[in-house]
Amino acid sequence: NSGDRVPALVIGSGYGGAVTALRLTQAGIDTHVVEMGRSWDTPGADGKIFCGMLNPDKRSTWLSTSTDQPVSNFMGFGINKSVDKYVGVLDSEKFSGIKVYQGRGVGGGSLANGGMAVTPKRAWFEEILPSVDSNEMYNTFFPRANATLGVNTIDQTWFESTPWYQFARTGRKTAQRSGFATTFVPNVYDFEYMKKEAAGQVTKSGLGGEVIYGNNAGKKSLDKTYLAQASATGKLTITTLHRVTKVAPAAGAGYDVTMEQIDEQGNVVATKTVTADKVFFAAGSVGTSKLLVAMKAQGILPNLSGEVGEGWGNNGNIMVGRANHMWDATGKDQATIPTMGIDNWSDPAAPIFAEIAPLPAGLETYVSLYLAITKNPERARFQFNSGTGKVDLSWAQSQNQKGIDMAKAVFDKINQKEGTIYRTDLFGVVKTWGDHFTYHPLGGCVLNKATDNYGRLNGYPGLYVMDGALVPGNTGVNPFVTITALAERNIDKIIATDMH
Ligand code: FAE
Repeated sequence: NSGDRVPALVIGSGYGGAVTALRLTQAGIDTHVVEMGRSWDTPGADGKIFCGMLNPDKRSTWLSTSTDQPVSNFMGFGINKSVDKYVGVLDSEKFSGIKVYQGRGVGGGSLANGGMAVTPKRAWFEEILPSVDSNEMYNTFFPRANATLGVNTIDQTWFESTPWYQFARTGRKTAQRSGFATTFVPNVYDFEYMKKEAAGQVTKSGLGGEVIYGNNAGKKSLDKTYLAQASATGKLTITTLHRVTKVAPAAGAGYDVTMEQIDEQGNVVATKTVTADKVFFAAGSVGTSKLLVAMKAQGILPNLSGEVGEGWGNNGNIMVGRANHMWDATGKDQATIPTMGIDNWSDPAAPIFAEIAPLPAGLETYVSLYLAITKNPERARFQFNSGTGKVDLSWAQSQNQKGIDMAKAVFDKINQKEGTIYRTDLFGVVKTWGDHFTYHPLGGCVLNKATDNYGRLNGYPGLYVMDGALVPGNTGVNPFVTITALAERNIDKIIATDMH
């Protein structure tokens, strides 16, 4: 309520926010999380909480009248659908040179993501975050993150035989025939549940075309792990459908946090201000960076570092599809949960880590789809636009060229060996490379640059950054394990030294 005073306020309930909430509440601190999305705990008229990918409705999409699927086209047809404007789970936030997909709701990206839980390569982690003690990370905080997230691996015997992963086996075979290494990838989707889905014993989710608009079962999203544990302490309050718009020093001590309450169609119905002793920014790379850049530019937090807004990257994301021969089918039945990757990261000529992605269309497509994380060194910045009052992101689509070249080196080789070609009909009417969007926004408030070495914002005691904004642009693998473990490390230090 307006006028309240709270000890700790967390903006956002994704990975950074959920870790912060759990560790603060366990330390006995009353913690208030403010989340602009809804809580995904109540079924709709069809008895389901989330809608599937092949029959999306308003629950799919954040405040838009149309879905905006990453694979937007198929054989010359656009496949997006009209939906009612609603606070749906997947947002595609549009900047001039890139679209950034993000999850919305209690659990943030964990609601919409593919669950791939990958610990980054140690040498690369040490290169991007040299100020972080990597022994501590790899001995304590990565294991802690993986355990609390509920990471598991697929039963490899089952993988080899199930029709649901024929697409991954075909992706593996074609990669290996060209000399590329492949690897199994851990996930937070419960693979034992998936086996029961395949056996017809439980309701299908990962085998039922559900993932980017939410999973009705199987996936251990943050609301089932970190946030459920935090809630069990009795010290957690989550306020949904409230969007933080301003954080300003309060008279006396602490910070005034202004937020807009929205209804399920996104209309602002109230504006409130509460005062917090400590404020944790966990609105994601984009959300946190936008807030801080605006606060600095508007003179509300003028002493923030000039590094705020800098160092943003798309984790090198490039998507592409190949057309296999008819004797290399990918299967009409496909799990939505990826579990296999091509690991070519250590090859300086083509450094990529590519997820072999499903394309669960319900029919045989012969397509091998990949989400490549390339070692693209390009970065961009967030800047306040005084004309529009909004924050722009400087990323230009041409900055993807280095990433495309790296991915192309790998997939050209596979195509050459196999005698196959790219699909040009998946990302537009004729467009080979899915380079106009990212799933993996990182940076904008980089650790030990825009903040101190633990996420404290310089110049403002009691303000912290806890999310993907801390990670400098590219972590070489799917990012949520990195974000979670870094948040575990930082909150550990902050609780020990700042919270008394
Ligand atoms: P995030 O999870 O985005 O949480 C931020 C939260 O803050 C959200 O709930 C927002 O609604 C909320 N918020 C934002 N602004 C405000 C505001 N002003 N006031 C109140 N609340 C606000 O941030 N990563 C992997 O590692 N493996 C995968 O398999 C994978 N697949 C993906 C698939 C898709 C379709 C997408 C979209 C992402 C995927 N990712 C994957 C990326 C991953 O979900 C992402 O890196 C993390 O969710 C980022 O965590 P943060 O805590 O930074």
